[in-house]
Amino acid sequence: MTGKNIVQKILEAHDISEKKVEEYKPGDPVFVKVDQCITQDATGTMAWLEFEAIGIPDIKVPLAVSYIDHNTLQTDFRNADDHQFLRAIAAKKGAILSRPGNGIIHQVHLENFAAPGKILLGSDSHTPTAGGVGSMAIGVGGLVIATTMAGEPFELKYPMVIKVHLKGKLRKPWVTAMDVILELLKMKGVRGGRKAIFEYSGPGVKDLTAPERATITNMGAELGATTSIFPSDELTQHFLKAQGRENDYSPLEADKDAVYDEIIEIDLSKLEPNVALPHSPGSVVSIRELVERTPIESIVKNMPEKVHADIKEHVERLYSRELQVDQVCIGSCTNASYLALATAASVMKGQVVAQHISLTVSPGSKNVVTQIAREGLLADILETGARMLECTCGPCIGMGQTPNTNSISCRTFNRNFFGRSGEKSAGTYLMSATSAALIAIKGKFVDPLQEKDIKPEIFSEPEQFITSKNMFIYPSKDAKERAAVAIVKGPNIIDCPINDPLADQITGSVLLKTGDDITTDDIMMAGAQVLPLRSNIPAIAQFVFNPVDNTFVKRALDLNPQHKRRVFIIVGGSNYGQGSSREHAAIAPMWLGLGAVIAKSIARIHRDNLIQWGMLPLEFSDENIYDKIDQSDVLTIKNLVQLKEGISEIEVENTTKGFIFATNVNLSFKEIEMLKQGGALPLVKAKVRNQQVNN
Ligand code: MIC
Ligand code: SF4
Repeated sequence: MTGKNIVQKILEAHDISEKKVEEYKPGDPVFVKVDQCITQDATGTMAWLEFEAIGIPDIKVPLAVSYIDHNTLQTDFRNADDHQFLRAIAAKKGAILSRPGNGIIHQVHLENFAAPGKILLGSDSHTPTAGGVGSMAIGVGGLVIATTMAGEPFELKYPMVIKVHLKGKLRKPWVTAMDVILELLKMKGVRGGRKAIFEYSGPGVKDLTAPERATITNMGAELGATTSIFPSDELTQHFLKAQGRENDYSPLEADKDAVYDEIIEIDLSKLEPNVALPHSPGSVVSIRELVERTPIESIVKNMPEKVHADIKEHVERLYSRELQVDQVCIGSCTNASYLALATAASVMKGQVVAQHISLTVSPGSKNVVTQIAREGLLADILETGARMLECTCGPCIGMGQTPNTNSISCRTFNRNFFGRSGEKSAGTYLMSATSAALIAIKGKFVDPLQEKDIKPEIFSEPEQFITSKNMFIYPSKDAKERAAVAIVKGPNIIDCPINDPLADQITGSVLLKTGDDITTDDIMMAGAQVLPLRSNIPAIAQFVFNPVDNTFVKRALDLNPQHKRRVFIIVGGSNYGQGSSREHAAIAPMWLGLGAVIAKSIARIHRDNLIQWGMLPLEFSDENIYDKIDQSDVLTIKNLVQLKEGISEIEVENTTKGFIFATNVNLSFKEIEMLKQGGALPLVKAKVRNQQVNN
């Protein structure tokens, strides 16, 4: 018998079946019990409405935390109404509420609750941040959270496990954890982690504190990975102790003879400051290459053809402007920890932001900003001329700080998808907080490793972080008191729609044919105009596919004015639905009449969201068929009553062109049950009702 890796150890401890972990092969369903669930307001309002609709009095997981951090602009009543609803439902159902101002979900969870060996689910794709302290932390759609909180086990597809062996030491402070994950994205691209968990190991792990590890696991989401995880060791213990949580520590490491599906090696000492070019976190080069004005042909040489045009346009713009930048934004759940901001502050100390640059700083949590304030580092940041923002997602999700037309924006975030900053003509470059701080001072891209004048400090982790808990609201321990809490729903909070049970066939025209790597931001944009509509599906549905085809909604409404279910189909390329966990990218198209997506491949969370809401996620058995289908072709997906576990192909007829083709499904028993009933909500509701009747 061989030893076990960390992923196997955690799965084994949580598997509810009698099966041994060695018996699983990649893709098999594994059902696990979940320790912690987290939501944030933008996905959580809907998730909590779903939980309410299931109809049980209390959450059935050991810990649930509802964070308010994504939309805090309160430009009108809608946002404030959502916050009021979230506060009441948490108090009623037994969840902790993290008030707006407390900080960004992943940073606050890392500080306060994440622990080694736990399984954490979050209705946000960057939930893997907690992998920095050895949690198996997975991003899922809101309905998965709602049903898990109602006591359902979580179904995971048994992952491939990729070992990332780290050796050497980073050239700190200019080369950071952000450069490690950007390097991995350079190597593997945005599809390179699909169906896999990245498990870090090797002597280089000791060069990274827990929050630095969390930067890496956070942005591992951009690899398309299920999650990423670090071992739990004395540095994890140090972090937890400094957060006042030493009791949450337990050691966790892979056995010496553990087996992996793939092994990657990264020599930290060879890394340089990296940057992801517009509009993909997978389009990575070193900052030096830009500063040396490397010809664009060499830059794109090893990148997928799909990104060449974007890179050409944006890097040409950068070169033609002598590398000058318009905006720098430091923050987000990736790079706004104490260490990231302290180091950035030491770059800024005694300097002034270049005249043509707008620099914003949004700290990851209230405790982080309080700590840098107490240590005088906040003053260094303010004196530089930085514009301090709230401890929220802010510009990362297009909530303010939209850059100017044709701008060049450098951000320490994890996503630079087309239009995400709020301005379609802008180009966003992703990098570490130290690189971004230097660029803000110099006004243009410079190679940090060549910097002579500015000498940032190397900070070590404090022995004691500020650990104030005063922005959490804890639910009453008394069930009667919880039951008495009144739920108030403002007029913008509309109950979630439900799909119909699945019929034997779906016939519909291809309302849209997309290319590769369509993001959930393409399907269902975020930003200040749209985020207030997250609790109102009919209203938010008016924005479906807006960034890629602004005729889509009109065409859908013309075809389906009554909002019948399953009247059209979408055909997609590879990695359809990459990016966020937002289930609105499934629910809103469902409300317009989507029945199935047929794509070359579908990103994990989006695939699950389609199933959760009763839509079929099909993948072409032969990718060449993609070229033979045109928008407006009518397709019929047949024999759906025969759907059962083990059926791996479903036939589809293109009635317009007169041919039949096969698609892959690979659905588990539970997924088929969900599809047949019209999604997880009707299924779990019926189950709960039966249990209540039987009791
Ligand atoms: C994101 O970074 O895209 C978001 C906004 O945090 C999303 C969640 C959402 O759309 O509300 C995510 O990552 O899942
Ligand atoms: Fe918030 Fe951005 Fe992190 Fe998403 S990626 S949770 S929007 S900070």
